[in-house]
Amino acid sequence: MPKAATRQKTEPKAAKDAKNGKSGPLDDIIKKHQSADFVDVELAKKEYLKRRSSQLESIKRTDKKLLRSMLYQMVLGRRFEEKCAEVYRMGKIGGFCHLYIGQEAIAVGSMLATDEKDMVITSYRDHVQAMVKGIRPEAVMAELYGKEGGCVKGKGGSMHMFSKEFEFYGGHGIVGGQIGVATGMAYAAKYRNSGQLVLCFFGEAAVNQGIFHESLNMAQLWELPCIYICENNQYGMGTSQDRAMSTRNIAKKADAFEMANEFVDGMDVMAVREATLRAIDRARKKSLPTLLEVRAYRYMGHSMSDPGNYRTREEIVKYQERDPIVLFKDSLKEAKVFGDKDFEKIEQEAMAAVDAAVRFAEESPLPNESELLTDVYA
Ligand SMILES: Cc1ncc(C[n+]2csc(CCOP(=O)(O)OP(=O)(O)O)c2C)c(N)n1
Ligand SMILES: [Mg+2]
Repeated sequence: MPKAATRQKTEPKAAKDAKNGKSGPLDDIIKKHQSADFVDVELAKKEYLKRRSSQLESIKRTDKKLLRSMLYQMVLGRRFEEKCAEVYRMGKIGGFCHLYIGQEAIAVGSMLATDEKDMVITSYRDHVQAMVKGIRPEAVMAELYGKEGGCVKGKGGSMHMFSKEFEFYGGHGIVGGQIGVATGMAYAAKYRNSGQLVLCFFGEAAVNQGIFHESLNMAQLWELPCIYICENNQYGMGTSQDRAMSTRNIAKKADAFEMANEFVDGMDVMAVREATLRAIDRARKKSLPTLLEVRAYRYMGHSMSDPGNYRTREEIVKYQERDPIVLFKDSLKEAKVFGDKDFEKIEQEAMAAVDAAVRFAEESPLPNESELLTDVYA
């Protein structure tokens, strides 16, 4: 696994100011929120065990083929992103590159509960969602390389994966921008009576944007089939949620619009699946939206260029105690659905897919100069 972005915490501003004899109301607030570390190892382990027994229950209710796809997609996502970090450091990928390591259960648990025809839209942290939606790893890696074989012909890069064929509508760089677009997509689906619903992913920092509140209001008022999935990885760049939001409870924000909402453990792929199934039912049968707050943790830096000096290595390790892939494998083994040999095979398949993706990206040509202005609108 690549090294997660972290450094020892630097001296907090409030402490520095206090030494210099400076202290004001803002410093007190900063001081109150300066610890981003809210996980206790023993508690995390207990939570892990509790989850394991409820995972076992839902595993028993789920088709074996689907369980295999879920594990495969999670492992593929993890190995793919590790490879991205490796080739990025070799200079093969330019520009921004935001990795999804640690959050795989969110994309996999929710998206594999929907139908192929349903629409998905997300932020710039989009490689894994793109692959789960059906875009081949080759086309995602070539896009990262800026090559012609990429899913957007090499013109979008890491943050702008897109495929109309697979109903995947990006990859958006403006924090919260996709929430408004998703609401419009759900409106269109209802207007056309297409039977589609929309899964809209965004980070917890996007919840502080006006567009989140405007969109949820409209979606509930107009009864739109949209599932808003807040991927709470607890940081917006280098700022912990505690320092940027007056309340930790994001799911409950939907109460302001009388919208259905749920808090979900994002390290538990089966819990994500079940909560999404409830939201899907609501969307299909009653054309009603849902807000899901799915809590996970971002193991890597915000992007590949993040030195991570706002959190400690210990904090990351605590969350890795409940790694979503390890937890899922343990439960699958205990439920006697799969064993070590199956896991090995899945690992091999995922690694082969990642190697093929890199080979394809390396060999794919750069876009032709004559293509510079085609499909470019702004
Ligand atoms: C409107 C806007 N403001 C600021 C930024 C700069 N920015 C990029 S990512 C980011 C943090 C977003 O964090 P979050 O929504 O929690 O998503 P995560 O990166 O954790 O997945 C910010 C502030 C931006 N891209 N767009
Ligand atoms: Mg975040």
